[in-house]
Amino acid sequence: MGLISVHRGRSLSPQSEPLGVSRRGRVAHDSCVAHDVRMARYASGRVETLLGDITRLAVDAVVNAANSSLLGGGGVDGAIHRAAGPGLLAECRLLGGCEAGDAKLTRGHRLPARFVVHTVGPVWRGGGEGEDATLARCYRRSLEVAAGVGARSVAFPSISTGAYGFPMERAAAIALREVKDGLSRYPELERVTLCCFSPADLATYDRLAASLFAPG
Ligand code: AR6
Repeated sequence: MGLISVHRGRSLSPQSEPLGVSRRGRVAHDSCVAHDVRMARYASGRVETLLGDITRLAVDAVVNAANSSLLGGGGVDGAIHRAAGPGLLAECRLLGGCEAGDAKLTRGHRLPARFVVHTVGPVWRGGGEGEDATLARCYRRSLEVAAGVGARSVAFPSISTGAYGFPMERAAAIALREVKDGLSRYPELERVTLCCFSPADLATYDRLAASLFAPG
């Protein structure tokens, strides 16, 4: 039960954590506000699942689950805009929106993260309108955009599983598959964090990750 310090530009916790071990800890952020977190590591530490607020993570790039206007909204999008401040919206206005499945980059402004990758997930319409493929493209394009600016640590929320209604387990399976694929495509990527916002979501990610990344 150690104290895990998060500081700008540093990794979330020691690299030496054993594979797939869950534990509880406390994260002290730059703001000096501490809160409980749970995390687990997979794939030799290159994949991390976490319960927490993505706006607090001191990673190179956080991914935003935005809408096609890129001009803010509710959920994680609203939280990212609130935490980043008005400079983020000003920069987003220059981007000309974003199609579902694509991703665009801004700076992190007042976030601890250096960059924000804004992606637009599919609205769930029952699964027959290419939602799986669009969601997979969100993860693929986000990793591509992040790798393009040299990001070594990237954190994702569970794209489309809030307001857009994508079933959580189905979305988590797609997210983990694409992250696994991205790790081999981008060897310089040191850590991908899957940031969950509820214990139930975290349990789903952990169950799927434990089977996908099980040591051979
Ligand atoms: N940190 C991490 N995850 C979060 C946070 C947070 N601070 N806040 C919410 N989540 P949603 P979507 C989780 O609705 O489904 C917006 O209005 C949340 O529990 O944010 O892709 C946009 O502008 C859920 O698991 O995004 C779009 O209009 C996940 O983030 C629309 O919602 C995604 O939920 C996008 O809908």
